[in-house]
Amino acid sequence: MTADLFESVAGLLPSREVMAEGAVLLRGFARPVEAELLAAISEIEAQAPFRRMFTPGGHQMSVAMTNCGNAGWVTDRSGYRYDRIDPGSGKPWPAMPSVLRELAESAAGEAGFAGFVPDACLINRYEPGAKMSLHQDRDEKDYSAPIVSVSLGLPAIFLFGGPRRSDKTQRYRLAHGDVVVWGGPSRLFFHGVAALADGEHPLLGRKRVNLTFRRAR
Ligand code: MD6
Ligand code: FE
Repeated sequence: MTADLFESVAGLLPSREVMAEGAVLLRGFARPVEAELLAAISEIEAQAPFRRMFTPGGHQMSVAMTNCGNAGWVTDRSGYRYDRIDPGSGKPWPAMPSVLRELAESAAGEAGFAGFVPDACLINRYEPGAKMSLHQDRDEKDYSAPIVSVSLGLPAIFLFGGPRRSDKTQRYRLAHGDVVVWGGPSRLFFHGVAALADGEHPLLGRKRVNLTFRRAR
């Protein structure tokens, strides 16, 4: 009885774990809107399919990407940048659905970044074995805005380092519905994603989808 009561109360409390100054992990924060998120992603994907882009160095990324919002992150032989136009279709990226924008804004508020208004949402799709090497997010104009990251589907090991590439990394398991809000002093910390382990997620199957909301310009 008491244990049941505790569990039902605990389920209502936002769980927050501080990863570093400015970086907060909100476990399960996106779960209440998971069905709406997946429906919105299907619609975006129908207009702007996932594709594996090339880095400026000529390597094809293992992660497949698409975008929604006024600015989409793209990479090709000429470099990394944000562009209003999807190079695949020559048309603007699909608009950011309000369920996505509202989730990002409320997570940012929960983490102390009230007033965050994203103009870009990069959508990453990982299949088993796909990974993202250690990097910094530095293609945005204004580093005072946080980045909100939403994980869906198979769990991944997120590697979170420090201001230098050589800094030791901490490992966080990001599961379906987990949201990381990241800004302030750790905004430019190195981070990456370890090769995705195979598995089967009840809603997404053999994949992980990550949404990152940014203020790009
Ligand atoms: C990913 N995420 O989780 C890759 N970057 O698939 C990122 O590279 C990332 O989650 C900046 C802020 C949050 C992130
Ligand atoms: Fe990143």
